[in-house]
Amino acid sequence: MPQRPLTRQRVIPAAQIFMGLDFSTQGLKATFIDAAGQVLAEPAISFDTDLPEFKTQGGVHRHADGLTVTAPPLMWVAALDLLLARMQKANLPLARVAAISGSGQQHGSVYLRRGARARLGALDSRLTLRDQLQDVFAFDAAPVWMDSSTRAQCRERDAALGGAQAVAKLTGSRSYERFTGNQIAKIYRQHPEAYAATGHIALVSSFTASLLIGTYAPIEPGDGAGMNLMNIRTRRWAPAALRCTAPGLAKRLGPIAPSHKVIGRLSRYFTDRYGFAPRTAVIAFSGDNPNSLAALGLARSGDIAISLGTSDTVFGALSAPKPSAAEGHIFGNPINPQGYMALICYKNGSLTREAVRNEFAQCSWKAFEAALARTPEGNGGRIGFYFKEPEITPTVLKPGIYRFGPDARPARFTPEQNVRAVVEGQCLSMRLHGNNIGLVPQKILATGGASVNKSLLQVMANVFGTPVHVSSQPNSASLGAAYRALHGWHCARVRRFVPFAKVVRAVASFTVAAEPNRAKHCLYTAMLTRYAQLEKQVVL
Ligand code: XUL
Repeated sequence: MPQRPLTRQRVIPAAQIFMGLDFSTQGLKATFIDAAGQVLAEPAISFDTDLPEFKTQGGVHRHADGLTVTAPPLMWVAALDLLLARMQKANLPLARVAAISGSGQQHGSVYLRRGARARLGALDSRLTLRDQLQDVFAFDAAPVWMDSSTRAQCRERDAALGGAQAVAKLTGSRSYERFTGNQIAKIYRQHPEAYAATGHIALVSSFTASLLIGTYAPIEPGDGAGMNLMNIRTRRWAPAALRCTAPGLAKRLGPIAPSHKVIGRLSRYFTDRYGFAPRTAVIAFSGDNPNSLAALGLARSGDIAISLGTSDTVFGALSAPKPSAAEGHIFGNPINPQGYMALICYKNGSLTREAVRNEFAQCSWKAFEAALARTPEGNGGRIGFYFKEPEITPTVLKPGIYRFGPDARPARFTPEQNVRAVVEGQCLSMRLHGNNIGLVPQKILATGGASVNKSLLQVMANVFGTPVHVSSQPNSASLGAAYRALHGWHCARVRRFVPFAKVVRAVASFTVAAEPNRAKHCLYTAMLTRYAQLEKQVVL
């Protein structure tokens, strides 16, 4: 991603403004809004190109075992200074920011040495964050959501807590490799001395919030649910889940705070160095998916979002969740303290579509769309599974590509058939697994980079049999964080919880991008049974 200028910057009003930060896998974005929810500016940086010294690819380091994926936490520290310096240079009126909230890629964990809290609270605004914080980490590599290296720890958790369904019932998800509790268990087993030296464990979201408030920030229930450690109903740490992970964990994790809470005021480092106002409120940071749910204002069951990004996710709000060991996750809902959200996550999202495009469509999205247009819906009965990465849904640890002909036997595909097969396979999988956890859409809101691809959205509309809407606002996680900053600030001002929709009225507007075709929808419904059978074969 080339360095982006401050995009869509409008005339900034004299009144208070709100900022959302999104520490995604690939970069750091910010969204500024006014009190009416209007987007004012969206500056962004990319880790690979703006901080090349960290030598990441797509914001991560993939290790030689093919399973371990980490990112350097110091890169997130450096990114914050870099983006804020650019904002200052672009004359964004940082002094008018009344509140900040944020978003982080989910599940990633940061291990801070004893004494790091004092360092956070005594930062010198004449020096960079990076220079002052480079030695606060007990590990200079943070495991991230793409990591699949904790299968053994997942088995141990399941055994300790009474099986996969019991873990799902307690924490909202069965034990997943990328979930933070399993990553902590692995670190404790493999590096007991470094674990002993760790005074605090944060998620990407709570770590980056800690930088802003100059002390350890609490974890929030939307993101905290992605750890296999939190009781999904009480939104407190589940003692049995902590016990089977590592000793002394509760004190290293600290408290869980509601999503709308003011967790602190911006530390002097930022007010002195960048000119923010001294009492700027910081609202609890959450994960990228819960923040996207906030951006889309998803309140009713039946409104489902599909985010097509580095990870593809399918999610929606739910009032009565049924956590399942088979698939999917239940998280806390960041805009409704009593509510829940359900989510299905795929590791093979944009990068896999891109790999298929590069191999079979001359590295061009135009050629990819043309190939889709030239092939019939249903691909003449051909079905393909493209796991360029180990997959989360369904669990596949070894990458591989599987192609089946109409007779369900392994087959060769033409380049065009490969293009159609990757798109149809991904949409069928989303319908199959989403339905299994109660995500049955009446309407789909598509977001993320690939939601500009009209032919892909048409396949989605036909597979699900529902209209697909898109927003003109692509940065849903940072927008959701900005909305939550406004919401949390308002709740603090009136000293009570106010429903999100009463505060944030200007949720992004959507237009219909694809309408379903009934006959084609029937064809895909028939195909779904075969897809489910073939999926069982490739997972085994
Ligand atoms: C969700 C997940 C991914 C990351 C991507 O469970 O693992 O969507 O949040 O940043």
